[in-house]
Amino acid sequence: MATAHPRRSGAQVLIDQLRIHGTETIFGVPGESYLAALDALYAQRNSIRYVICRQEGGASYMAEAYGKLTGKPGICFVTRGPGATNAAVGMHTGFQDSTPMILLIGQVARETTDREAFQEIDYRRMYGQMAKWVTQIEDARRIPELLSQAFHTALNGRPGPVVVVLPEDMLTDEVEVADAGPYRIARGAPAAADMATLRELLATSKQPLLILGGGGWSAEACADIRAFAEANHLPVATAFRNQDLIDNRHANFVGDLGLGVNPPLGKRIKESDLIIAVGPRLGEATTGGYTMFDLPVPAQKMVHVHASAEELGRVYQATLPINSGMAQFAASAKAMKPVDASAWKDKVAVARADYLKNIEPVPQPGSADLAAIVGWLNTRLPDDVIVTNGAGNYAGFVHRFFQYRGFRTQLAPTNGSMGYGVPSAVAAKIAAPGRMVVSFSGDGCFLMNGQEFSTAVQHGANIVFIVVDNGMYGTIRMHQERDYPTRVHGTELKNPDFAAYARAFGGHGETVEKTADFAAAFERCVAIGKPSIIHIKTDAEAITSRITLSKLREQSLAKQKH
Ligand SMILES: Cc1ncc(C[n+]2csc(CCOP(=O)(O)OP(=O)(O)O)c2C)c(N)n1
Ligand SMILES: [Mg+2]
Repeated sequence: MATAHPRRSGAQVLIDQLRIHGTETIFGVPGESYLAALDALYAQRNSIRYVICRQEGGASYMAEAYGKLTGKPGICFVTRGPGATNAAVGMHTGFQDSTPMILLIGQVARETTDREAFQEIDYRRMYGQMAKWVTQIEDARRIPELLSQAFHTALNGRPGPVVVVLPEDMLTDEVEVADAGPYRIARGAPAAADMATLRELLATSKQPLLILGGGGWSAEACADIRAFAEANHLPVATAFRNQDLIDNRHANFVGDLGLGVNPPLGKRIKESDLIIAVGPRLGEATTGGYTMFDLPVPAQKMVHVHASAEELGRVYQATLPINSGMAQFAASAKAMKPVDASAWKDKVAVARADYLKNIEPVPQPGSADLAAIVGWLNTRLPDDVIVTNGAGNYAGFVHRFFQYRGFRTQLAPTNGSMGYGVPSAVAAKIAAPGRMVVSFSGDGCFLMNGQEFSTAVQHGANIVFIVVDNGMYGTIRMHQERDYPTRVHGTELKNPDFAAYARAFGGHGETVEKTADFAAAFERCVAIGKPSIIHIKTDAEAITSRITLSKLREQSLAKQKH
């Protein structure tokens, strides 16, 4: 029997589907290509919040951070051509970080397709490698079906970004169509035989190590995997910028893998005889540039758990590949009868001691010492704080000296994408207004999306933004001094007064030139009830927390002589 459905515009059907799938927030920059959808959003303004941003790069980063934080697809709505191209950076980040997100793009009218109409791009080609899936909806009656597919694709297996392209005239078509139901995610679980093999591998190991990483985690899954680590006395490391999958203050946490890994931890990974990698892709940054494990067959025995079958055996041939969701694997691992850990039990405390030694702030050159400042924040910040950053050498200080408190206290791009620190903080504060959000950016990083400070002001997102100003694109200067010592070119920066910038936008600004002044400046920012910027002027010499710029140059020159 045919059921009658109310007549709705394509735009109304679209927004109704978003609501059905649980969308509460959309990040975007408007465009005339999706006016009908904006109008449908107007009608739903009490149930879906539309966060207006200043640049689509900021909006797509916000959607990515929202997806990472909540586990629900972050939604970004942009216009065709210029809007769609600006949004690319968040999509690349979401892809590499396995973050569920959906990019909605207003498109030229169907009748003008393929004439290179105003701002026309074929997004199937443009986003081919940057998205899990790209669809263009040609018939408004198919919106429920294709939106449902978009949500399932963003979340199923290895989560990631999806693009949905919406021709302008399709959005105004009037149709009668049934709604979809809310998405339902199916995840694989480890087979009993896999868990038995895992237990056998662990029982015969002398030096196992657990690595946590990737997307698709939940607080409960983190608690279960922690219980597994505790019961079997496993040392736990985290993949690059997945440092919040276990509370860094936990006795079994032995450090994070990434650029600038603590040398004893790097050594320990190479020396271990069983790696249990739960969730990470084992990408370049996590594996020390593919040096920790032999390719394609690691010298260590390896158990690789991933939600996507396609990731298993893609780079490394694991001894035991397990295709499972994180929660499903963690629950089974927790339920596994613990093995006799006497062979390695005592080594955990040694590895932990190496980690603790590494996070003791090392005095840095210059009057404002970033290691000491992060060390102070480590004692000051509450347990539910969210700490964000982009890319740059300043981030290495945060990752080394700050102890992330547990699931989703960190938002950082594993693709090393600059400009993430500001928009991700805005998304975090909007998604979790009750939590403190502290954002780190370099002087380079900040101005890649510093315009979104204005979005923070507009939406009352009271975040403390810390700008670490060393007057340069420090990371690139470091590489320059390493490979082409003394030939400094294209890496110096002349910076604005970032505290004045904050005030000009309606926020609060502080300038810190001495370590001792930081604490009071930070407390003023927290108390003032406005988004604020702390402009810290650091010494260029403090290029990393492990070596000064002159020492690095000296070493490189000495190497060239040989
Ligand atoms: C979007 C983007 N552009 C360029 C790069 C290359 N890159 C990596 S780090 C970096 C410099 C970062 O400078 P800054 O934010 O000042 O941090 P610093 O290294 O000085 O602490 C650059 C240019 C990148 N990773 N991402
Ligand atoms: Mg810099």
